[in-house]
Amino acid sequence: MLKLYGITASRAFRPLWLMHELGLEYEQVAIDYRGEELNDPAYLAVNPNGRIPALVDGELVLWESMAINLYLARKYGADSGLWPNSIEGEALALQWSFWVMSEVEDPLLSVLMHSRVLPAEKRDPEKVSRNLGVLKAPFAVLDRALAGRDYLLGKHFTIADLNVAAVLSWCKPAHLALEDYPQLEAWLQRCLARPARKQAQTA
Ligand SMILES: N[C@@H](CCC(=O)N[C@@H](CS)C(=O)NCC(=O)O)C(=O)O
Repeated sequence: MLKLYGITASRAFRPLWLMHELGLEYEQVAIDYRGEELNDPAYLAVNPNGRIPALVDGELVLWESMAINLYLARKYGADSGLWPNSIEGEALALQWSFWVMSEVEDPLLSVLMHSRVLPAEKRDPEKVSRNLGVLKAPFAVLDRALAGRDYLLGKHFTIADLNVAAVLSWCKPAHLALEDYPQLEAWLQRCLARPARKQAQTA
């Protein structure tokens, strides 16, 4: 059986959402990123970076949330339509997955941490305003990409949507207003309304 390391309220949510989409059986080892278990030699043998998530599937040990999701979708997702059925579609799924990690994840996490998560005395409002500015360009790119289509690759929800929406799900706890990006906002709501997303967060 698949074994996923990481608590749900972490980047482990990304593969958890996908495994629910695919109806896969898995065992979750709920390691907390704030705890000592990350530095346990037994866990470092799984992920030498000492971070979550990590996946074990048979002989394969894999870390990095996007790599895990691209692997799971490719291996188990063809029949579900989550994995694109053309090389061009695969390339676009890779593009959007790399894009969200390099253009969006870091500034969005900074907004979330410095506006909601860190204790008041550790918050830096300058980081919030600077990173809200940084996010304008990628959010406009995503909004334009969604013009005239329901999902990033066209009519159907794919791993590209899941990977991007899982990162953008931080917009809600960050209380980030998206009304300037109406297509992005509607698409994000569509993606997050999926039963598998809810199941992953309540399992
Ligand atoms: N790029 C990695 C980042 C993993 C990561 O930073 N995970 C956090 C939890 S969401 C963590 O383990 N933090 C513990 C630490 O940095 O010490 C991925 O996407 O899997």
